Amino acid sequence: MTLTEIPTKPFLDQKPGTSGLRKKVTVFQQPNYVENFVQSIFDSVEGRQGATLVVGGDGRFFNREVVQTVLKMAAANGFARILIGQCGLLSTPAASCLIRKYKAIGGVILSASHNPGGPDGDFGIKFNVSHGGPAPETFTDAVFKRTQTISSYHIHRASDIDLDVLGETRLGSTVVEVVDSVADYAELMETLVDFDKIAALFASGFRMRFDALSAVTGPYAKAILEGQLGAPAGTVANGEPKPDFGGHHPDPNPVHAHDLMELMLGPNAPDFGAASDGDGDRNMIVAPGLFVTPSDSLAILTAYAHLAPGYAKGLAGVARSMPTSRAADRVAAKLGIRAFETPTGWKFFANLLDAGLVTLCGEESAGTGSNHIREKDGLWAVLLWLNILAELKKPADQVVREHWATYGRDYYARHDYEEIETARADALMAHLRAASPSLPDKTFGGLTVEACDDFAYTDPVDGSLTPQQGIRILFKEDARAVFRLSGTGTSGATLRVYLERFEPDPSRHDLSREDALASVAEAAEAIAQITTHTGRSTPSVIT
Ligand code: VG1
Ligand code: CO
Repeated sequence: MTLTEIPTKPFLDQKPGTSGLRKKVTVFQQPNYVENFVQSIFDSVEGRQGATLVVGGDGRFFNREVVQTVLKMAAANGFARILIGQCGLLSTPAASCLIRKYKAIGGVILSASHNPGGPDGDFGIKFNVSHGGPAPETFTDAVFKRTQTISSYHIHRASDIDLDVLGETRLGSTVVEVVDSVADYAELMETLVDFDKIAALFASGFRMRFDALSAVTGPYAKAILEGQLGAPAGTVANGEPKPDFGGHHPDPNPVHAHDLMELMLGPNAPDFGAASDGDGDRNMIVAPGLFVTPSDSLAILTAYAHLAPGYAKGLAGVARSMPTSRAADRVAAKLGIRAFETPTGWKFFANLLDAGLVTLCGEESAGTGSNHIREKDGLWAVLLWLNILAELKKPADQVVREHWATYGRDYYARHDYEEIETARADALMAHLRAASPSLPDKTFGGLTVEACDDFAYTDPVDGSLTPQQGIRILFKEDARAVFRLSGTGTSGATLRVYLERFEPDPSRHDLSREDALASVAEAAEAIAQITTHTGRSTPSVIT
């Protein structure tokens, strides 16, 4: 059947964030809500007529329904070809890989990433552009503007596409191809890391646990780790994607990946542990008896990436988000490569990667990636770690301790205060901004403030300025506290407080993170008056 146009009205109450639009499932289930947003995206994609589009999601509740809507709308909006992952599944890095490999104009990714799923959980829609990365602000601004004026949308009325069977079908004149969700991604991985070396490592008895938390990475990890690399069956835990993530909160951190933590810190720990998030772009790394902070992981990968074939020529540079610890900077300095500090969110890395200024990037929230795609990539980071371990022939915990001995240890923790009233969170940030100029040289919790600012980023490639990305407080004792509000939550505000302290003395590398950071936490509380502002005496989550 031909196109149908249905009257509709403006609906979006806020601009989509850096990772697209995230709301409760019930919000997305309102009549025409998905259609309006998707049409606003398509209206903003210049050159869509005749172009290829990639579509896929993390399998969460409502994924299948929205996939069908997106396919029918894409067909009615003039895309010539649509690649959709089997069963409607594509991890974010796999979507980025497909967009680049098949020169698509972009991709619609259905995910709320690390946010909980299920009927009462969250859903999300984001658009990635032709380089495979998140859309820049110019694009998301255009989409938001369009949502305020949209009066009709286009949809091809047809029966649902069978998402389970590989192959091509047609929606009108548009070709829809259901593709293997894993194959192209796995092929890319083989060009970057040494599969033979890792397979030999597993063959020698090396054991690991990969916890997919019932989210999208299960099929990828099973196919690559257990299939191609010969890890024993059962290496991948919670490997079936489920609409409610099997009750897991697919945020790979020591709190939410508690089963993995318990195993890795217990007497029967395997040689290596890892977990990923809802859409597969994050990674958590655990050595036997030792959680590896994402900031340390980035630094260690930077130090050893050249051991993997894809990075044998060395790295152009490394980028980290501002709240990520400075551990990677120390490695960059030693290697003589460039180091960049960007605002939170992957889109800032994309410009640096495109310009060839950096090869690796990472965030404290467990996102690590390289120039192979334009998203962070959870399983890739795990494979690179395995390649490095296979080359170094040392236990993972030893690699981490030796790294600290060489570079010093950056003790690090993040305190999240979730679902606080937006007005209270804003008041805390306003108070901090107002207090900042008077802080230098004052002492809090035994630490003396050296400098503070509200992080502003000038993109070295396009010169664009991104202001107000978080308050940084540097202490003379080589410690730092950073305050910012989350952009990915769906109820109230989330305050993130990032604490770090550098410890060069190897005899002091075995403190608990809590002890090592106690003075920084005390100073952060004294300066920001978190308890008074939020009404909470403790964070909701410490990672
Ligand atoms: C969080 C993380 C940030 C990450 C973003 C998207 O953002 O802190 O590092 O890039 O999520 O990750 P925020 O604004 O809530 O702090 V994902 O895996 O949810 O797409
Ligand atoms: Co994610």
